[in-house]
Amino acid sequence: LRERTATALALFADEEDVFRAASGRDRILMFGDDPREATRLLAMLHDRFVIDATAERGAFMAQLMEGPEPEAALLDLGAAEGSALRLVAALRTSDAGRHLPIIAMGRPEQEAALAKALEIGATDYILKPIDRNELRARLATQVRRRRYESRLRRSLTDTVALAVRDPLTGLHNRRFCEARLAKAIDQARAGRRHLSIAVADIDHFKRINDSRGHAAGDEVLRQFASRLQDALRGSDLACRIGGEEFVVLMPDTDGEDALRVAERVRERMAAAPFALPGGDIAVTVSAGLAIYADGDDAASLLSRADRSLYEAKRTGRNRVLA
Ligand code: GH3
Ligand code: MG
Ligand code: MG
Ligand code: MG
Repeated sequence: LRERTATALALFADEEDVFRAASGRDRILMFGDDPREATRLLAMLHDRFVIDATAERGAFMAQLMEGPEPEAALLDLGAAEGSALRLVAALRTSDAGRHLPIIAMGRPEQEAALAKALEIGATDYILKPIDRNELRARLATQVRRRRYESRLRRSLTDTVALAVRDPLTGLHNRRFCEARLAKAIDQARAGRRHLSIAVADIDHFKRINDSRGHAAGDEVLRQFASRLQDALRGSDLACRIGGEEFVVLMPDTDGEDALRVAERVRERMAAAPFALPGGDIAVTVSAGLAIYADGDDAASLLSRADRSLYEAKRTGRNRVLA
């Protein structure tokens, strides 16, 4: 049965592929208190893997942090089962070990400890005496699964990063702004902390499009976004929520500081014209501020800022009103 299992696993894992794919040998970490077992495993795997073996949990964790990222961990339950189990737990709660394949090894009578190892985060287990083919097949399966998962994680991370950005300016988009605003309001409410927001809108932007063309308008938006970012603090969050409309979230910021920040943004835009291929162009911005108060939700806060923005536009533009 064991032979057939190994064959089936090898087929499923395409063992040869994994064992041949990489140039050079990949790294495996091994934990166990039996040096003879470690020597046997080394002989089974050394053509394909470099193995760092230790009987110390501390040394194991140190090895995990140093050198190239290991492909897998082999944990021999050995005589001190508790120690191996604690190592599984330590790996699963550490950043470096969270996604590492862990294969536990034990004798048939250690079934309970092996089950426990799986329960707390081991990926697979293998019974002693270790069969070379079975070990290589199980290892190949786990190495392959981990590679697939990290590719998936990376592309998911990229997708999420794109989904929350505005492609033209690189600022966060409306969707992200709404999510962050809701969260910021919860935090302000729960922690009795300040929160201010600004809604900013470029003045007479339509004229720029009309006189210089849409591409020039786009370039103004990019330069506007860049000046905006430069004028803000690290804790502020700038979003482009529409055509030439922006929201700035300012957590832990009272009305006075928010006004200072928004004024700085307004001044940076007006201070020097924007350089465009067809000649420089003056750009100004108007903004409305709103300061979080008890009972506010996102809609009430945004609508107060919008009203102030409307007043800023009505009373002459190039100004910030609260
Ligand atoms: P106000 O001072 O009252 O804000 O005047 P405005 O001209 O800025 O306001 P209005 O809302 O009338 O015009 C905004 C224009 O922005 C209209 C639209 O064609 C343009 N627009 C929206 N999105 C984009 C974009 O992504 N690129 C470019 N180039 N123009 C855009
Ligand atoms: Mg407008
Ligand atoms: Mg405008
Ligand atoms: Mg507008």
